[in-house]
Amino acid sequence: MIPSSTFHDRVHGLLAGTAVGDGLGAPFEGRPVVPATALTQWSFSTQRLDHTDDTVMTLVLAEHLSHQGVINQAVLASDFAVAWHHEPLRGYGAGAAQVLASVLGGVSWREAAVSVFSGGSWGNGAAMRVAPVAAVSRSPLEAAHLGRLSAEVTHAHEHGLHGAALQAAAAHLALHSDLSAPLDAAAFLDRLHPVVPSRIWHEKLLEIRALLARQADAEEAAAVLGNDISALGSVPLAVFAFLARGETPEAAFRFAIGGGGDTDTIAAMTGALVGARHGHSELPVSWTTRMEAAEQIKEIATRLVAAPVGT
Ligand code: F2R
Ligand code: MG
Ligand code: MG
Repeated sequence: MIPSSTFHDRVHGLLAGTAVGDGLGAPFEGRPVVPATALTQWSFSTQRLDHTDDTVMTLVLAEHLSHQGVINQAVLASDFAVAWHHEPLRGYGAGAAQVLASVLGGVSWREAAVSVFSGGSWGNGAAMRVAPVAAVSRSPLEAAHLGRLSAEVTHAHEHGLHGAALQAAAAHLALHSDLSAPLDAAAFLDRLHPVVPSRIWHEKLLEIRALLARQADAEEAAAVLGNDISALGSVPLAVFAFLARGETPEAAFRFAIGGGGDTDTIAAMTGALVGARHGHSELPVSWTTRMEAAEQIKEIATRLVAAPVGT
């Protein structure tokens, strides 16, 4: 059992890690390669870390969960839509914006979520925001279930849902991991296996194991696992960055961004896992003090920790 002050710090870290990864990665989003010198320069800058849709939606979900510890899909869809309408220029995906505009216009989320693309979105937008469910779940499977419920309101495609389930379960495992022992990557991956009942996702987990065994660098990992805007092509890299470098927070963020591609989102997802394991107090202060929403994140973390679990 984790002491309550530590749990609070770790939930705070989960939210702050998301925002730090998002803000650090945002200037490089879409670049196939991120030069180490450019990343170093940006990481030492004192400029504010402005966040994007990844953090906005994560905080909306965290706030939603803080009320009763459960997901009301109609209310959540509306919460996301209101946040999008308030700040539409936070770099939302085109499909996500279309779904949220429809919801705001009175279309039910069920109808809106399947109306984009063919069979709904397989983007990583549901995975990038899902980590707060870890704070109100009692097991990785329960986290994955809540993750799927939260994802469904915008991402109806099976890969959008699987991505959210995997990241939710990973966040739960990170949040409850034993800090007195080194992270056991093989055991961590074993526990992720049942949350994604899909051959192609299981292949990704196998690739993560093989990359860990040969101590792959970020460039190789991105080439094998993907680094794009899809859930299937980004969640595995985020989990890999955590398992490969997660014991040193700063290195994990750099690794996640160093793979290029959807850098804000991959670093936001890795950041959620790193922050959940080590807590806000262990994240680099030079980065947490640059966060645009530092105060809001602190307040939401306190409310989320007070939410009922498993009701
Ligand atoms: N949108 C971006 N980045 C683009 C540039 C932003 C720029 N810096 C700016 O400031 O304007 N980033 C954000 O979007 C990603 C999350 O996307 P989400 O929420 O999943 O959106 P969407 O639209 O549902 O999916 C993303 C794209 O994937 C393709 N796609 C998805 N499902 C598809 C399907 N079934 N068939 C075909 N294509 C599909 C589409 O191109 C979608 O637009 C994060 O990176 C976040 O940071
Ligand atoms: Mg973004
Ligand atoms: Mg992104």
